[in-house]
Amino acid sequence: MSEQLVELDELRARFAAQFAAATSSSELEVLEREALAKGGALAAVSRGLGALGPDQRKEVGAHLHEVRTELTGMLRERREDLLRRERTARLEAERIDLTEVVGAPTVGHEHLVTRTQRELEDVFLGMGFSVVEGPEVEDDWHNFEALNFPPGHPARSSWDTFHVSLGDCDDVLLRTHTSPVQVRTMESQRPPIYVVAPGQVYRRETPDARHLAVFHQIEGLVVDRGITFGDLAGCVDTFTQAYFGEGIHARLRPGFFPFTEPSAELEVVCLFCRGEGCRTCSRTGWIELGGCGMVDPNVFAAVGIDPEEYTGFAFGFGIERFAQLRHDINDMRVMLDNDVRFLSQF
Ligand code: 2NL
Repeated sequence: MSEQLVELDELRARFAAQFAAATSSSELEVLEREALAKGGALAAVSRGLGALGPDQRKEVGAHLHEVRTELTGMLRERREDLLRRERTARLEAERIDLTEVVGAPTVGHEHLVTRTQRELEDVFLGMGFSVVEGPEVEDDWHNFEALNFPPGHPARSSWDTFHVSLGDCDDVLLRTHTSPVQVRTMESQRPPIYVVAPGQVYRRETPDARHLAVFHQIEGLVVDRGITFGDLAGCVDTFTQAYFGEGIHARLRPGFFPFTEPSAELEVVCLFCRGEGCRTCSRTGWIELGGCGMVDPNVFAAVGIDPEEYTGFAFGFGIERFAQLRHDINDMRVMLDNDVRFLSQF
């Protein structure tokens, strides 16, 4: 076999291998120039044809054509293959994933204190009470005077109360309890009265684990003929069992409030030890929830209700305290922080 035929076979084998090994269309383009272009390997063989005799030239020429055709075909196939891959890779890289899951939109929910307030309202609604609301900015008369606080009472001082500065008018304040709502109710409607007044109240306190300057209360008021201290005791025991569960009883201990006489502190059996005595209840077996008592006749006189005809009882609870007990929260300040790590737990 002639030297040129051997060379052509070698060229064919070499380029076939290189085309197959090319990893990009641009690499393939370089190889194409090396193999098939004017200054390429096959062109060099072609240039040598003139130096051969007629028979050999014909034989080598035919083989050259064959090799060129073969390599051209391989090149086309390989180019198509590489371009297809490159296109796929580019599309993949540029892809915008329209199917991406962004998660369901999150919807907020009521604050723990608001929810606790609604739950307490529900219990009282179930017991036949109505819910009443009133202003958070009050006058001295509705917040103190009508409730039998004597003029020099310490609660009325600027140490305990936020007073609103309005120039000449110096008796406006942020309510320190929701009792003024009940005073307004007694002013505007005749007995029988069975109401609870929930809402935000304000005291000049330095916040700590068990006190806030802004907190929530729910107070209750019953005014009717023949209401006794026994009705009060039955009402608060019914309430505590309805809210905390059967067997969680209330007890009353003597106490003092200017607006009730007699007055009592209201306690429930410790929810954690059921009366055995533990750390939460300071080993007493009881937890203080609020206060209560029979409405003082002076309060009735202030709102024009005849204390000879009507008697009544009232009670007051701190709403944060209920949330704290039910959810075992040791520092009340978290209720005002608005930290979602706290809020989203409820
Ligand atoms: C407590 C104690 C109490 C009342 C609130 C009241 C309202 C009127 C008349 C008489 Cl209009 N009393 N409210 C009575 C006793 C106690 O709250 O420790 N609250 C957190």
